[in-house]
Amino acid sequence: MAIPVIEMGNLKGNEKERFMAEMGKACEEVGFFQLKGHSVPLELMERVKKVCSEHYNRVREPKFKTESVPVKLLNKSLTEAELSNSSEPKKVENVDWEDCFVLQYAQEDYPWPSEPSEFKETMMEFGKEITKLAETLLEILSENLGLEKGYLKTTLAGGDGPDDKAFFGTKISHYPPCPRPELVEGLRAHTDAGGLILLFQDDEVGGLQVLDNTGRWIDAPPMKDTLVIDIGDQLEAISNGRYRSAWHRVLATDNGNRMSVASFYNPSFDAVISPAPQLLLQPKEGSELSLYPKFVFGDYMNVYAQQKFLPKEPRFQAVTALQY
Ligand SMILES: O=C(O)CCC(=O)C(=O)O
Ligand SMILES: [Fe+2]
Repeated sequence: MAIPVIEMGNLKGNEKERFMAEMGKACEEVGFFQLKGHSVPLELMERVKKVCSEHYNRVREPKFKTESVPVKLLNKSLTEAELSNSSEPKKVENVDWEDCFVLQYAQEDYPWPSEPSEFKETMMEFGKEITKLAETLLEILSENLGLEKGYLKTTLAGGDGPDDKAFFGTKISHYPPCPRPELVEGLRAHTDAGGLILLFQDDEVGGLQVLDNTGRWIDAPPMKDTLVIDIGDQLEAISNGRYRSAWHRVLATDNGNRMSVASFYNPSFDAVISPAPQLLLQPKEGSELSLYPKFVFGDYMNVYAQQKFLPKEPRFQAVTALQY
């Protein structure tokens, strides 16, 4: 199975029907797709790429090379192998060969990077465009699930009051060239905790892989002007398992510095998440059966912080045990 590539198009008439069907199928079967012909201006994506890589080169790269945990741990493993003369270097576990930080658009005192000078303005513009696209996709996914148009947006916002708002953030990552990519992973396998993830990935250096439903890792290859979209654990829960929050990982590479800009459209921390009532299974006796519990997203995130690289099922069990 390959990651579907889907053209968004103008969302009118038959085109909308086609898009909704293709996107629904991808969310059910793979949990990932590559989106072409989306609404984010391509010239803005070029500017995002430029400010993110300039920021990395000027500010972050020197620190990654000298101070970062993955570099220190890999060097330690290589040195130990050398000193012991015979043994192969040990794999470096529990760490990612990644440099990253998360933009918090809504935080008033967020310390925005000052280099390059157009960083904040560019990323704010990008954040607005990605939010708009995320909300359009959520409307279409709601319809595809047979729910009212605003269902997913309102659920992620935790209500439709003036203060109810989804959490939106952007994680900017670089996966620098790694001298021994067989000894460490770029980003260990995990499923995403939140709602809908919109990923602007490098158009040259690959490495992102998704676990398909037959248990094989498949590549999400670099594709210019496209965005990778994926389903997080919360959309799996709200859809009562119809959409799939898939395992994915990033392989380290010894050539190229891969960039990825992942935006998370997540529930607000106090949003109550549960399967949509219309999607609960109806067992023979007529009583409703839910596969996923009802829980507060902030509690799920507390569990996720400890168990990100483990299966999602125990996370759902842990929040079930909290009893609301
Ligand atoms: O860098 C990527 O392509 C994937 C990043 C990712 O999966 C994550 O941050 O959750
Ligand atoms: Fe992820």
